[in-house]
Amino acid sequence: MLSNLKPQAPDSILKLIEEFKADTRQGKIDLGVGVYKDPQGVTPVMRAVKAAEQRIWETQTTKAYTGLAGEPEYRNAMARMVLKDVPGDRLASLATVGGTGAIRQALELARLANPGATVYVSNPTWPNHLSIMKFMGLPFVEYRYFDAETRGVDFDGLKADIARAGKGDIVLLHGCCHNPTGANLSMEQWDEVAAILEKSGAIPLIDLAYQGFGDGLEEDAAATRMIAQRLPEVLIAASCSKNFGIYRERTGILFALAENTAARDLAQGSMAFLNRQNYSFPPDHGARVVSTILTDDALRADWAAELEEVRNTMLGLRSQLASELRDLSGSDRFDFIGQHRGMFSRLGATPEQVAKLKSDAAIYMVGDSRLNIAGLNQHTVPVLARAIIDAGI
Ligand code: PLP
Ligand code: TYF
Repeated sequence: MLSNLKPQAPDSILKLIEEFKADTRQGKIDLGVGVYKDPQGVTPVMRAVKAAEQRIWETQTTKAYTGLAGEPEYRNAMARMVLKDVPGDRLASLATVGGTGAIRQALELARLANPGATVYVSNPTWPNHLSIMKFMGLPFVEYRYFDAETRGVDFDGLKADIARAGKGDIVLLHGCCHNPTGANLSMEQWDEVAAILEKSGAIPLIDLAYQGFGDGLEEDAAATRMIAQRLPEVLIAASCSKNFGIYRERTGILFALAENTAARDLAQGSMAFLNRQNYSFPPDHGARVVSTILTDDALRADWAAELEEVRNTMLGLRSQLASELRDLSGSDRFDFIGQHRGMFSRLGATPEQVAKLKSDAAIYMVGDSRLNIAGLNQHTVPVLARAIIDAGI
């Protein structure tokens, strides 16, 4: 039986990790996988996470199963963090295996509710979105997103394309810090998106994997909150991997906003059912760390302060890189790097130029020229800037 299996295409981002490890050159620079690294190149355990883990170790008396949908403390704390004003009578929630698990369960839920749904995804998007939909056999179409000329959003293209989504179709949107481009919608543009969805009855699925990495914890959730207030049905898949730095704990959440309480109860039941079909109970440790932090004023303040340091470090690197490139190129054509938000920017280089950065300068980025800003530090920014110019980008 097993010999019938076919080789699976590797994830292009995860493949890069292995290639980087195998490179023996001194001074190699990893701008691949989206993991935050401090200026020393370390992905730290956040202070509040350590403190919460200690508290859990000291006080936890059982590791018996949680609920199928996860612990209410976690789901309520996350609802407040993401939505702020929580419409409790309309909100169903499900603890999931990371943000990826939340996306998977959101798509499963959509398919259960509307087997004919087509999913609209941005072009480009996080490769895992496409891979999961292909695996599930879900029909999907891409909407225009990235303007290769300006390295901003092709908003006219986006509007025209998402307007084709019909009632009950799903429009997958990145709530902030678009992966892989770093180009984002303004609040005015989000308003227009909401109006299009209001008119068509298509349902937004918001992937919120970087709250706190762009313009701030509240600012990064503003679009999601506005959509949640305006539209009758909304799905939100949030990840705690980045903003709590608990990648390997696999902590995420799916929210489903329903039109009324009866539909909310149906959604809640189906969501718990989906967890049971896949892995029964969701993992608890990361979720408990998150709820411990979010429900304690001192821990929350310390966590928010450290997250702010992380965000500002990335912003500093963005402006340093944009300014080095302005000097070296004698033009403003790289200014978009300072305007992008989140961990990533898409340079808009050709695959050959990306390959040249790897072969000539030992600089690793994803083949579509996505670079992880957090892979840089003050000293490597000038090295990258020089290499970008040398590669003819
Ligand atoms: N969505 C996007 C756009 C991402 O970049 C990521 C990656 O980390 C995720 C979702 C899910 O992350 P995780 O499953 O690690 O929580
Ligand atoms: O885009 C990234 O780099 C992160 C990490 O299958 C990641 O989102 C990459 C690929 C993957 C899971 C996580």
